[in-house]
Amino acid sequence: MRYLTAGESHGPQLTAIVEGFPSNLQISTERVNFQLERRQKGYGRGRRMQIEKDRAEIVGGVRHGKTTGAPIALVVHNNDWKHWTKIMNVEPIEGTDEERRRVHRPRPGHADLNGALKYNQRDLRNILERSSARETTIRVACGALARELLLEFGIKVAGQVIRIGEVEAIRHDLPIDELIQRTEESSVRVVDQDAEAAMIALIDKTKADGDTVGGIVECIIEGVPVGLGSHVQWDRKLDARIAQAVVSIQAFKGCEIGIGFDAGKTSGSRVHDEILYTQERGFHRGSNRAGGFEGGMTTGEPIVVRGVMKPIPTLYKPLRSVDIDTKEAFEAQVERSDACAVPAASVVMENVVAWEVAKAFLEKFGGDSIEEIRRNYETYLAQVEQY
Ligand code: EPS
Repeated sequence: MRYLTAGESHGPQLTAIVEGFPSNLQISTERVNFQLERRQKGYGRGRRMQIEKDRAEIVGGVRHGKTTGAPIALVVHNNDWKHWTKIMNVEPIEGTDEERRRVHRPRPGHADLNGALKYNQRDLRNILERSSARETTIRVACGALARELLLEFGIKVAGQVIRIGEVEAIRHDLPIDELIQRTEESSVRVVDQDAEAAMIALIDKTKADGDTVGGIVECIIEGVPVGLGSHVQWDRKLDARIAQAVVSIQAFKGCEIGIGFDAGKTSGSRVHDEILYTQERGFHRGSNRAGGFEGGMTTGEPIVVRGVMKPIPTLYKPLRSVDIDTKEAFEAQVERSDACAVPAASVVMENVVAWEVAKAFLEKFGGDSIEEIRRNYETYLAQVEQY
């Protein structure tokens, strides 16, 4: 199971080809589009989100509501494209730098300068159009397809914002359905209402200051069987693969599994989860500080992953940088930006992590049709139960 994406932030569309899905999986375009809608929301988003109304169009691999086993092709159109048809045209265009909206002043914290040096570009737009977080739209669409597979096997995915800037939410250990519902009702995707008010105030203040703010988001996946991933080879460890996927999200700088970095602060007896057994539940753990992983394999406890997003680097407040033409210092030019995209990033992370889990699920129970996968899954569950 794999996918590749293509497309620029202000180009005509984002495109993905998703390969390796089994046949006969029911796909609800409504559910896929619901994920895209969720990603567009969140307090602190900028003007671009008022222009876009993201919808995924499936243009291959699905027929009459079910996958056929063929590659799935996905397209999300950029509404903003109509304002950029000349600037982003495939054909050469005439005009001054201004008319071409050539960018020659790199923003600190963005891909602009490194990309321009590496790809030998004199127009930073050739870098920023692709490094833009607009690409997360199509990644969410791919993750939403993976969720269709997880749903088939009763695996549920939730996400919540844990921190925005200096404001930390109190974590509530809620049943997953309630967590999903409560975070959906919050404009910053938190359960803790005091934190919600403080986060909104902080975003308003940050925006008024011409600044941006980052945060920490958490994803929880419940209903995952024991034994996805493997301890036998470094690149088969599922926690490691999830970490790569999380840090690959635009502006993400780190990933924690379970208690994560806190595991380095205390003794082993306070870190590891004791193994228990009952007739009803079989093997299970007394706690889940490991976040659902031991030895790169799922334990059967919920997967708990956290990611940290840095503040968006496109600032109204100037930072020092150097013009690539004149080599002179300047204070970065003002660009349209989102003051805070942490709530949206929570949705992105849910879908990105869901993709990795679905991929590992298919590696374990792989088959060409959903029926074959179900047989493999049920045989395995019986084996674990009888162990
Ligand atoms: C982004 C800059 C903004 C964001 C964009 C990511 O876009 P623009 O430059 O058009 O104002 O709105 O995010 C999206 C378009 C999106 O769909 O999330 C950036 O520089 O990364």
